Amino acid sequence: VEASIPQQLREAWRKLAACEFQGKEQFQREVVRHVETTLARSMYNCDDAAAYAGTALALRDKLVIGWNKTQQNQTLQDQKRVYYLSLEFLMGRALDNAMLNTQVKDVARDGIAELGFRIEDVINQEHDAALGNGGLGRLAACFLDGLATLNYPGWGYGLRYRYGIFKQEIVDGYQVEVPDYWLDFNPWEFPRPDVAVDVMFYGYVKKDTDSDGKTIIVWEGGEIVQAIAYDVPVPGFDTSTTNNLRLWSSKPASGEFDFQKFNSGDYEGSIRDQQRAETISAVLYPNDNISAGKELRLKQQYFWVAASLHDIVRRFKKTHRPWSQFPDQVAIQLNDTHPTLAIVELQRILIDVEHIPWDQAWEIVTATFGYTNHTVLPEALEKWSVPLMQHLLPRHLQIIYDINLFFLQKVERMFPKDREMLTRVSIIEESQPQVLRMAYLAIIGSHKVNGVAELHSDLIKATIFKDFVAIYGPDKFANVTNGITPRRWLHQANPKLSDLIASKLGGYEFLKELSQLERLRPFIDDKEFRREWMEIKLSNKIRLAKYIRDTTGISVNPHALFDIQVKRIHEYKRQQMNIFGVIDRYLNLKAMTSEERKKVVPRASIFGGKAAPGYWMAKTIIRLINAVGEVVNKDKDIGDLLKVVFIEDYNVSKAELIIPASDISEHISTAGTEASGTSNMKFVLNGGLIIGTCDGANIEITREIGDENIFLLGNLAEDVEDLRHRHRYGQVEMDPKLRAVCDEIEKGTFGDPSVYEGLISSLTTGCDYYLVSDDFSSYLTTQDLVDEAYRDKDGWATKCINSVASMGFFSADRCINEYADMIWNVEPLVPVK
Ligand code: HBZ
Repeated sequence: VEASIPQQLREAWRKLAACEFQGKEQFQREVVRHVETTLARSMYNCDDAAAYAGTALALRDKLVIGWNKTQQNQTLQDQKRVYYLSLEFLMGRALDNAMLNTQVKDVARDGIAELGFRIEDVINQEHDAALGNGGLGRLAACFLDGLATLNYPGWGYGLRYRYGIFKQEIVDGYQVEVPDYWLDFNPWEFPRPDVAVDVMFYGYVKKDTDSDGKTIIVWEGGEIVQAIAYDVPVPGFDTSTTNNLRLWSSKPASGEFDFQKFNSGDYEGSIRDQQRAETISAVLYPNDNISAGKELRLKQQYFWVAASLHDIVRRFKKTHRPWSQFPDQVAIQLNDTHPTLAIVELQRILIDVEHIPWDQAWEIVTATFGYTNHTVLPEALEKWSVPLMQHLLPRHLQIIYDINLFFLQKVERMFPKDREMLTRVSIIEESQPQVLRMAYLAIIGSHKVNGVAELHSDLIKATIFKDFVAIYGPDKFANVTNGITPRRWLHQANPKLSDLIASKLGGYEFLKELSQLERLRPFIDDKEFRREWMEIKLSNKIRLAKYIRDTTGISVNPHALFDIQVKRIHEYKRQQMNIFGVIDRYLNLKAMTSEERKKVVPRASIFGGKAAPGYWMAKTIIRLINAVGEVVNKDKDIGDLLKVVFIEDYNVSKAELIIPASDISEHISTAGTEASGTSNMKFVLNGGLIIGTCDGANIEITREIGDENIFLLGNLAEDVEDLRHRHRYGQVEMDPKLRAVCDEIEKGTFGDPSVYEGLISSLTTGCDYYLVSDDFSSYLTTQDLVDEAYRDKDGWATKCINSVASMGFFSADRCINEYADMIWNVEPLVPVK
């Protein structure tokens, strides 16, 4: 590479090479330069937004230098890389993270202050990058941070949606969705118009002969859409490694925009064609754990997968290695089944384009892919209609049939007498119309399948993928318990706590080696340390209380117990159980004498989360929470003893504000339904305790922190099937306290009861699928234990500090290392200076 450029030129470039700002003054110079030249503003019209833009652009220049070096180094080193394919990357804000990861925040704070701005105000100007729904998308973002921090050559591939997850407004207690157009000013992306890939849809398949007279298969005649790359730098913490997130945007392929129409005056017709192409990457589907099965969604999936694979294959081909070495150079991780077509696409490239024999190609494919499952909920498992696939991707459907045929032949040889086995494991489900079971295709086309917490990984082996364990053996199935990045979820969200910890541990090493938190334990009896710890919690609660007052007008006492449940609204997550519990508490308070009330621990019940726009039950739950708040918050008898708050538009940046302020957070899914959960980890890492069910990662959190530090409740996963059976046969009486709560709702205490009919009937005629009634009394008694424990301030602090000291396991860095060892077989690179 070096030799291709003459010495003189090389020296000229080196001399002129861009360099990062060092120190405050140079930082300020860069900010002012950007404000004055890039934005064409001056000190007279530089508002917070312009200060943000200037700061972001200065930071971005700095990032780009490390980013370029990292990419050159990765090319030069030519080691195996990992590609994380995810339809969602819920990145949140970038500026604060970039400052912290490159360790220039102090410089920036001082520098920007001297220019007349507060760094917090500047940071708050940024729009969240909200290209995701919930846990799955945020996990992808945490993994990118871990990959970069650990110096792995790892890229993300996703879609550049013009509209991210909708903004939620609450109007008269109801959720209203507002589009999230986030690209007005986005300094963190770099368009790469030179990185363009043509992607074809529809068309037909025919047999042909090549110049040697061999039969080949040709797929042609379809509609072509162009994918344009937009790159986003992903800086690691305390390393020069800056990885790449490549997002694809769709536009009409150059020949496709109909100039004929345009020239003949049919402007609208030609614009329509353009818009049709652009529609593909226009909007994120706002469902979490529900698969809608829409054609546009399948188009998104193939568009993104085809562009990404083309890019990966092109990079591999530049190294002139034989194809057999592809899996030694490339690992591709499928974040759920959304990118499963990548398996088919790679097989298609190898057999149709590269003319590699089927078996050899299939060996390459399966050695390349790993598949992560994130759910067992039946409604979330993707199934694509065969006629739709036939129409949209005819060649891919043929290849899927062949994959299925060879697979079923193998199964038949293994289980010759078991005809039903073939029906059960076939990729094609014999329904009307036939559908493709994408999870099965993902398993068959990958060398490893993993769940995201121990219970979940055990459950998929015992239930939805049981037959595949019999076929492939248990070693194909693994567990990698989820983790979170301590950089964003401790250092950035809770700087005061991070600083306090650093002061005791002698530096910030724990942010890279989270198990170091163990070393906090000797300080547990240090009075001053405990005081500072609890003071930080209080200041975080004051910060949130202020936000709540400013945005909702509700005043919550910062000394109340903050009880928080923030996550997507879903029946399985059981926000309804929480609000029913709040109603029960309210009824109890109303029935008390004023003497009795004096002994009550004041509580603020805080909710947040979006409902999928078409999910009526979830929307009804939001309505009920707001209605309960209306009644309780203005009830003079109650005052500070109970407040109910719904925080609008929960997202990553709000999470950073909310999570550090919790005393207790709720993770109360029906056992066996929440694959892992990751906010549970964030809350505990920030010194909050958990009330939760024995589900997902709650179980491992309990194991790490000790069962004296967590409030567990409810039935176990192993009992769920039986309980549901009893509900179906009418053998269960509703819990009496739940009955009283329902009566109160039906009486109209929280407004027109007809609004809540569906919610109530889900518990009765709906057979209470999520077992609210079965867990309700356990939930209430456990909440009483929470109150009891909170009265003992010292005991509470001990629990919190001990828990934080035990959270090392839940770092995303641990996950990434596990994936790298067990699934990807990739090594970190030595970062360049
Ligand atoms: O993935 C979540 C799980 O519910 C949660 O338990 C886990 O911690 C997290 C990370 O592993 N799953 C999702 O967030 N799923 C989705 O958002 C989703 C989005 C579109 C779909 C299906 C699922 O079509």
